[in-house]
Amino acid sequence: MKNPEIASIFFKMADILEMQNVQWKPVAYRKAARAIGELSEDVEEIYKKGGLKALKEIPGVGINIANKIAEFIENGKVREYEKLKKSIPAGLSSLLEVPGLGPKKAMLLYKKLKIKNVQDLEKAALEHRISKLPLFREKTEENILKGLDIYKKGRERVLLAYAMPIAEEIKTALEKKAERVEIAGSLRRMRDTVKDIDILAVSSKPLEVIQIFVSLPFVKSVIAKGETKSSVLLSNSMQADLRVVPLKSFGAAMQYFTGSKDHNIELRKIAIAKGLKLSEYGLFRKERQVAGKTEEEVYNALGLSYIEPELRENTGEIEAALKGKLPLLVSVADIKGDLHCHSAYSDGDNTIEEMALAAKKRGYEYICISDHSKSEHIANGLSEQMLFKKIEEVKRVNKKLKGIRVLCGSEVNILEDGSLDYSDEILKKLDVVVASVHSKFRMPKEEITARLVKAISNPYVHILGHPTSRHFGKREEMGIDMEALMNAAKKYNVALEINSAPARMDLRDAYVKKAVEKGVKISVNTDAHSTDELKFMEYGIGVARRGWCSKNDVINTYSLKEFMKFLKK
Ligand code: DGT
Ligand code: CA
Ligand code: ZN
Repeated sequence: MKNPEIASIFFKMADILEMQNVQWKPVAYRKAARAIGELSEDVEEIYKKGGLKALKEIPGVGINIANKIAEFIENGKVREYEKLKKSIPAGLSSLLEVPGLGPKKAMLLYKKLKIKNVQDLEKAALEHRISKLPLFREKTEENILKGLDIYKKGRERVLLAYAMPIAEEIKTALEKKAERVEIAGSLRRMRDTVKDIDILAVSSKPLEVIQIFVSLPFVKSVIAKGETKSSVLLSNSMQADLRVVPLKSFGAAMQYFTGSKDHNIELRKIAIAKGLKLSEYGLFRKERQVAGKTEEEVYNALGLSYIEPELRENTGEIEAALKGKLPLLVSVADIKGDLHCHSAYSDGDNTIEEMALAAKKRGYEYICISDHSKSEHIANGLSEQMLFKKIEEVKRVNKKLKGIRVLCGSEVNILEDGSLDYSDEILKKLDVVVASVHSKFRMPKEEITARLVKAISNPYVHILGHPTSRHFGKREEMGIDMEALMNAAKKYNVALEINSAPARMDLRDAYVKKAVEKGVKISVNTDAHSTDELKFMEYGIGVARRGWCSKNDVINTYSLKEFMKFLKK
């Protein structure tokens, strides 16, 4: 699968062009890069089957970019990218990945202070050399240091949605030889970010499975290769670990390598108290194995009911399992609709009808198209006039399509004072209103909380979109008084969103758990900007499950009829 590599090249080309003050091209390259990065089909397959013509069908890909994709598939490189790289000092483009540092400032820092990479930048900021430059202030220096923190954190861990497809590809490759292959570690627990990829396989011929693993096309180097385990470095710089175990230990090994570490430590204590010994090889009484072939067996032998991987964080799941009081977790199959999606009316790639058909294909009963509101200029927010046009379009699509109901919504900006971007007269005409913050993220805690509470007290608001506005690698979450916000959400019967966009995953798991405890409703949405992105639901559901959500806690598990009742609150 060459998609991630190609996307990364286009992102880098955009960065370099932007540093050189080239207009338009950076936007075009980024758009194509995003589309390719999110594509579920392999671009190489697309090209082999349909040539340049098929590549041009990808959103944002014109003939120029299609040629470059073809070039990469044929020759393994893009000449123009190689040329661009030589046109700036090595490392300089990495500066652009530091939040808050634009191309102009980066170029200036290079010219005045010879800052060529992230290390130089950190050193200069710590030595206060940046604030002494004309045009730079102390505040800029502070912001650069904050940006560096976020940059570094973003590098240590990888987004779940980025790592999962790679893990699945490894799994599929190994399944050709092994009897069974499963993804373990934090990926199986659906953590929003992961450090590495942990894979477990069952085989009586471990060496053959390991040979396939180390020979995968996207393995850059082999870190270790033993009789039953191996570690490799992938071309995207992630590490992947494989362990091959015999069938009789598979459950115990799955349990052990799924973690979390804290969960495992607690389990081992329970085993010891029962005179047993728990390891990745099995559960033993003296030398005799009493459990280990399946995970259920291990949990049951310890006196616990089976614990779903997403709950294994030692945050109360073991006590609940001892009492048989674990929740029955919501699953993707329970979802009846997506309530936050964008169409070409604002900044999405697809028409309302295309989005509706894609939702129907997923087995949904309804989909809400919630395009941006008028002040969201960069995302082509809708004027009132356009919104009226959209309402008519939704009516037309509903008349035409059977088996899916399109709801007309909006993702309405929450303005600085907590008021909304459309008047109540307008909001009244919409089926679903998602209210979100898209600007002025940094405010004192009381002010931001008051702003959100005011927004959700509006009787026409149904959902608070991406409540904390965090964005991995870009922005920390807003400092909110969660207790107060959740009390208000409960009082006004507004659902808090779990936004499944890979870099958001917002609300996060710990807050979701708190919301569920308080009886606050949750809505798991994808914020899809294309039909393809509806697939992100899987990751949002992962967060919901990590937050102990049952089906009833999530409003978009309701049937259309029940959901319409909720809307009339
Ligand atoms: P990550 O990789 O940081 O996203 O999170 P994990 O949970 O995947 O951590 P990782 O890859 O270091 O280890 C995979 C699993 O192996 C972990 O979830 C539990 C188990 N494990 C690793 N080290 C230890 C340990 O020292 N003690 C115990 N009991 N289990 C461990
Ligand atoms: Ca791991
Ligand atoms: Zn938004």
